[in-house]
Amino acid sequence: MPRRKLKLQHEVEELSILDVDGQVDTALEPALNHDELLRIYRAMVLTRELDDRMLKMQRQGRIGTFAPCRGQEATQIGYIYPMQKEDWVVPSYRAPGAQIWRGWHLEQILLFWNGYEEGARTPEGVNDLPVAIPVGSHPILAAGIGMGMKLQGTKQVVLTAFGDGSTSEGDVLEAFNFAGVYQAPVVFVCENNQYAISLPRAKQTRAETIAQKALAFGYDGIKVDGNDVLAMIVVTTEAVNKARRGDGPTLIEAFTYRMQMHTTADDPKKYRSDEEVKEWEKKCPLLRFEKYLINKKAADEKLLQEIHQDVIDEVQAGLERFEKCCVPQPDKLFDYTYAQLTPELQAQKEEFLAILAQRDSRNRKH
Ligand SMILES: Cc1ncc(C[n+]2csc(CCOP(=O)(O)OP(=O)(O)O)c2C)c(N)n1
Repeated sequence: MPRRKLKLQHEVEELSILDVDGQVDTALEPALNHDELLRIYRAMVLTRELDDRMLKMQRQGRIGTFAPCRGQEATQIGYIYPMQKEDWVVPSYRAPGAQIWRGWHLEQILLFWNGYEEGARTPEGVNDLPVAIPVGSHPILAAGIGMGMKLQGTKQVVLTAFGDGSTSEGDVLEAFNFAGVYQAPVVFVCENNQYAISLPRAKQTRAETIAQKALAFGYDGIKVDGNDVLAMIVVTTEAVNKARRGDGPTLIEAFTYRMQMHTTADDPKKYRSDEEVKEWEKKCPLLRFEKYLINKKAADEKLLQEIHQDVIDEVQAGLERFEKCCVPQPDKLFDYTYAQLTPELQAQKEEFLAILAQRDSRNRKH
């Protein structure tokens, strides 16, 4: 048998619509009216404001460790925008804006990062899974949900988001494969923020893009400017429509940058330069969208200011609700793994409650 070259049919597309100066490629611009554009803008501002407030609260000891998402607002609002209410989302832990868009309550995000189960309970009428912290453990759930949708012929779509580091996990590759084999209606969004904690993307994979990994599984991958909300909306809308038509999955690589630390527990100065961060500040997804809105006369400075103030008030109200329901209940840790506690756990719970009671009575005496 001769040695010969097999010609592969696929290519990887790359898309960007809105540049850093807010200039738009009108041939590619999605047809969104002013109200829709402002709704998208508000959601991005809300994501940013919540992130900033949470960072301050964490530094004040008012919430636990969390994973900031500054810089990734266009990615998450862009991929969530085309999803319908009846669709399913299997979220990343770095996308509170997408969760709030879907109907999660702001205070739930804070409860989650403070260790409360209430923060992981999907609100009534929302078809989402809670956030998964084990890296790369959730795309396989999305593949399974998509396979179920396919078998039941429901015309729903499932979208899952995860980081670039997650694509090195075996489970994620299994998810890519099963979704392809079943032609399941799954949209995979890799939020390539270029770091997995301190590990840069170049050390994560030798592949030139993350998007091209889809080709090995027999479907399309596309690389998108993840700081360009319009490009994110266009690409995700195409992937969602394709999935709904029954034409199978897509892998979207959103090329973006994590502007803050991985979580509030690490110091990014130890593994990347200030110059690199400064370069990405110029590509801020919010600034470029503001310029676009003004150029397009969808908003003026005054309206943008009003939206900001409105968002500050909404976040403040959410924080106040959170602080009201944030009453420590340490014994709850026994309540959510088993429907019925094993005898050993029941004994441990009783012992733990007795220790708490002793501590309380000691504190009362002092
Ligand atoms: C299974 C597992 N291994 C390791 C960790 C520790 N860990 C938390 S986040 C992270 C990096 C994830 O990077 P990436 O997938 O790129 O997502 P990002 O955090 O950048 O959004 C690691 C290794 C974990 N949570 N779960």
